[in-house]
Amino acid sequence: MMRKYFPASFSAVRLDGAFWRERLETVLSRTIPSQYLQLEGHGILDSLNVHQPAPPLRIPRNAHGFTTQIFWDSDIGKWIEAASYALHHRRDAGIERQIDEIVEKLAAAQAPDGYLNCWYLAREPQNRWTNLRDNHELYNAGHLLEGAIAYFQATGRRRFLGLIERYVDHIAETFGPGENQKHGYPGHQEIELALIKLYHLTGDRRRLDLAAYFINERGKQPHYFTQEALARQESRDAFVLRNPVYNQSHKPVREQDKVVGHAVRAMYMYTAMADLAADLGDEGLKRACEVLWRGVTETRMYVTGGLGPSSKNEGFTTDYDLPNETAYAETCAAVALIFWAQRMLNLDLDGRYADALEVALYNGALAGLSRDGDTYFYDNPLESDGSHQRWPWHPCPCCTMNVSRLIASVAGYFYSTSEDELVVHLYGGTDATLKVGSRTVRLSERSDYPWSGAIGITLEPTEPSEFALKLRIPGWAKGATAKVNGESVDLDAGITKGYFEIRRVWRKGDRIELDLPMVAERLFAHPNVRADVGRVALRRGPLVYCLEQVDNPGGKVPLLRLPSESDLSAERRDDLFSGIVTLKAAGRVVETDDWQHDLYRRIRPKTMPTSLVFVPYYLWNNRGSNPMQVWIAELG
Ligand code: FUB
Ligand code: ZN
Repeated sequence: MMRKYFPASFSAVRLDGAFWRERLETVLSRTIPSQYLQLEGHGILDSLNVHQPAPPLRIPRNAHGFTTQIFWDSDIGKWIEAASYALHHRRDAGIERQIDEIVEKLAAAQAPDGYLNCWYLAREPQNRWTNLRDNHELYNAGHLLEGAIAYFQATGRRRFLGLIERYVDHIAETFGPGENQKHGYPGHQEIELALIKLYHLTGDRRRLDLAAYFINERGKQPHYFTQEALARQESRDAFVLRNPVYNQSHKPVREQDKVVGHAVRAMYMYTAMADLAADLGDEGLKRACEVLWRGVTETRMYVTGGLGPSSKNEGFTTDYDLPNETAYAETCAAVALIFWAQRMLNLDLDGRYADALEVALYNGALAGLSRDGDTYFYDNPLESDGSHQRWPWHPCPCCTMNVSRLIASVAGYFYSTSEDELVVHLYGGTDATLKVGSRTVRLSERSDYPWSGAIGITLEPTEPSEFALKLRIPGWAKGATAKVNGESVDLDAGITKGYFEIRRVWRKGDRIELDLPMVAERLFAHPNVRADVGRVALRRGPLVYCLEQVDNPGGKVPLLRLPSESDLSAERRDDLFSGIVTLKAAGRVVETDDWQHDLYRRIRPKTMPTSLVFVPYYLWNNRGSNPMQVWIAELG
């Protein structure tokens, strides 16, 4: 086993800081209940009644004969998962009853051999496991499994987990190297990481082996999806995107060196690969993950942590192709990047992973949910003419429950421990009770992060004990300082790969003060990013900022310019969103009046002074339709 660090469960960490408390309360009190109503209202819960005649499709088949209704089981699994995380924060008999009713319906639907996919059971029972490439059977199973694990962890009730484990047994009988088994793997990765979670929960090694089987089989020749298509008497080319790159089955995974295809599938797969590398001590998988990680973060990631510029494949295109207005950057992909980054971080403690995790969390993922908690973005452009709006539901609601399950469990990304190390990845105001080897350590962290980088940490080991405390010093934090029990420490001397280590005998009441200067700063994109040439983005701490029309009456957003010599200042605004930090700068606005009928002319446009106000990107489109830009044209 290569795994050194284990993330502390979110249930061991109480969020007290204002930022996350507000998001969490919103998800608990608004998002999760409203999602249930949406699942009910859109017929998704009714799809569990597989013994009744199947009603007409709610989501008509598209030109390729595909309907997103085929993965409704996954929406139910994801809602149960999010709701179960919520139960940890606050038990709620009503939600538990709703989940138990769903579980009873699933139990009634389950076939005697354990098979449990409501679409197939209701509509085409004869076709089970005949189209892994398109029809999401294993993906659905993975999400049901994650939901069942979370519900068991929240309530201790085993019924749901038991019936899904029976389904997993059935899957393990169906797939594998045996002569009478199918040598397939999912068209949409997901079950792999769910099986690894099940292994971590139960210690049942067969679950890890099945996850490894799916990962190792992927991309082998003869290609399973082609064989399967031929068996269905379809042309091998009838595939929507005609290319196994779409679902990362173009090569065996250890040979893959470019992040390609559908972004969410890719991220879920790399998450599982990193976990398998850690649990099996598989150097080949680790190396592949490292190469893929560098590729995506160095050439294919938006400044917000968004992934996948194209709607055509919901995924990746070419290096540096990062258009702003048409960015797809699916919320699910940012959430899934967070999953992968967390696995990488526990495989190899390196601040690069935590930096990307934090960027995706505070920007690309969080933007997916409205401030009110019941409308969503699927795609997250970095520029809008005002027509891009959050919606209350979607024919493909995958992002809704991805963002709610992330927020409801966000405390699980703050800490990791090993035998004698306690690692702090994120800040934000928490009270945690953590196991460091055999020691129990209470840690309380107080801060107004992400608005301020002034952080106070108090440790309370049950008895004095030696271990290393490793504090993440984010890549953006230049000039960070720290004190231990009032004495300054030399931070620069103790930082390794983005973490500052303090090893000593810790005693009750020991206190660390950390100051991560949060300076508003300009970011420039690699010159190969055509979309950002001559433009600049603003960041302060982990937050990326944007211009929204509502804050900038001085001119239309696309006509605003940021002079290179303008100072940037941060301003606390208690009147906005119950307290945020905005950025301000002296700007210019381009005049258009004197152009009259000219489309082109020899004279450079005139500009006039104006002031610019930037708000955090994750908050955009919470004040009605609003033109917005992250990358703003620079003057001078
Ligand atoms: O196919 C299931 C989910 O729906 C994917 O992860 C998303 O990209 C959306 O297509
Ligand atoms: Zn999605």
